[in-house]
Amino acid sequence: MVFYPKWWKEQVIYQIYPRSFNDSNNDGIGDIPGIIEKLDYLKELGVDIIWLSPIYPSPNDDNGYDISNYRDIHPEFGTMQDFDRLLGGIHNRGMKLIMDLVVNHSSDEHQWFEKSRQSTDNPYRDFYIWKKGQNDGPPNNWQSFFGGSAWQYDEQTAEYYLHLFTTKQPDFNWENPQVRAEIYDLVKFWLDKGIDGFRMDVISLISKRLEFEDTPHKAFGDTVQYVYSNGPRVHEFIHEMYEKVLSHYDIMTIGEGPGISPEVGLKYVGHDRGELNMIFHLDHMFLGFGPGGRFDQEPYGLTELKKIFSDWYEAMGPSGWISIFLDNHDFVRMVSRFGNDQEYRVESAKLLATLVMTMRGTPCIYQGSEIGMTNVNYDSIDDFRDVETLNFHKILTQKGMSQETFLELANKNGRDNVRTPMQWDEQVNGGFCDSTPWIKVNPNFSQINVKKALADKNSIFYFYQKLLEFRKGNDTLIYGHYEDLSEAHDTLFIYKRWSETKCYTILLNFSDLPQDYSLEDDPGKLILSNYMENNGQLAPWEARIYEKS
Ligand code: ISL
Ligand code: CA
Repeated sequence: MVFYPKWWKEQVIYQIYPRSFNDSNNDGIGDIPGIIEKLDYLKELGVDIIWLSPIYPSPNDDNGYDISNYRDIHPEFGTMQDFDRLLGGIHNRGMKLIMDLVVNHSSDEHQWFEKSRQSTDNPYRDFYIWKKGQNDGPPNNWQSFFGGSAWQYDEQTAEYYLHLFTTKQPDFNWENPQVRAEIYDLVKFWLDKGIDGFRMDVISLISKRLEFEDTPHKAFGDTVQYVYSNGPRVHEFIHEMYEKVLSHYDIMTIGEGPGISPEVGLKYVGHDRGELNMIFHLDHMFLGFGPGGRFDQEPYGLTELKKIFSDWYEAMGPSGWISIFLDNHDFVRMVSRFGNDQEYRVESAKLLATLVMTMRGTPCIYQGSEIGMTNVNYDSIDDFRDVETLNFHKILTQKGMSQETFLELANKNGRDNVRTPMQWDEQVNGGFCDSTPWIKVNPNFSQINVKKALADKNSIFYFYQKLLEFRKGNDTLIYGHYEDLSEAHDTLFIYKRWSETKCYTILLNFSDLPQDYSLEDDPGKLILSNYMENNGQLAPWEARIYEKS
């Protein structure tokens, strides 16, 4: 088998959304000392790498993805001393820490932007992308991810600036070598502190198509893929960052980005490219998004999900690498989306865990999925906090959508589903804090919480622990080949992972009904399942792993 062994292929990532993880001082906001209190819990789960969503100073228009100072810690989260203690605590336990690097844009309250907007000849003007309007309107028809024009008019100089996300997230001008030098310098600042790498936010968007032509596409997803992403200099910029900084450290890098398709994936992560180690592609996250995006859903089937796994496996070959995940802070709870979060919550959460831990790629667990946390069901728009949801609420209800319809859509697809406080125990607010949390807790915390999970040896938590243990050091699961044996089936996912020495057959029943199945070859011995008893049929949401040597 040809492969390139690396530590970051063999370990498991756990994503923390700090605002919602654990509040140590009862101000309703999760914080760094709160994370430190839970490091033993994470160690017990068995994860190796902790990825922190942004903890830098930020006006929080987009919960920290709008950074106003790249070299400090937001006081809500703690101090730089707290951060150093966190890093030490993680390293002492033999784990690693990666940070979020958000450098497609900054906050409009970053001093660079504050200077940039002052005058057209300010030395910082070219740190961002400014254009004159056209016919009393914006320079072109580009729309932002969070609704409305991607251009904001600024009275001070009577020009528009580009913001692919909110108006408070102006895009950097990566064409400017000074911008790149500043960014590489801040990357170096954190690496010199001893962190173990970065998750790079929307890195696929940093190089703009400088003609700034109108997008001809009707579906927003197409505009993202063909107009915003994979711009002409994206690989040159990433390679430059690699040469100047990244390559000097033993770290890992994950590029995130909409518009990274299997066709272009290897350019970012091919082992000889000198760019990134792996990507979080979003193809399966965008499944079911219609032309209008997240709040315009279309039906899809399991065959489409399976095809995405196969396509990426093929595209990466022996040279590239991806991360495997089914949820994160931008989408919805995996058990609510791909499983059955009611009658078969426990079974289906375990089935999905089996999938994540047995695919080729570095698994990434989002906080709370290890106890089967579910989507929330708010009954008022006032409970929502996410800027994307609130913007679309305005836009869609102005266009005539009823409040009820929007509420239903937001409860099903909105990002706040994954941002409710982590559920630690059955105390007030699930043990997250005693005061009013920044976002309401999911009322099911009395049933679903860490304390309960730790007291039940059949819990989802312990199933994750078993899977992680099983995956660790298992070269066949980490590096082995993959083949989907169930391509056309709409409720069964059956696949093989194999090497010269071993073959695993994984059987997953994605349905509420028992299912017959047949296999061409003897799969060997049953070694792991989410049911106590297994028979000739697969029970609802049953997962099995067979091993043959
Ligand atoms: O959630 C999305 C919009 O419906 C995604 O397209 C998302 O915007 C995309 O995956 C990029 O996400 C990242 O950058 C955003 C930030 O809001 C997300 O939280 C972050 O993960 C802007 O920084
Ligand atoms: Ca706090």
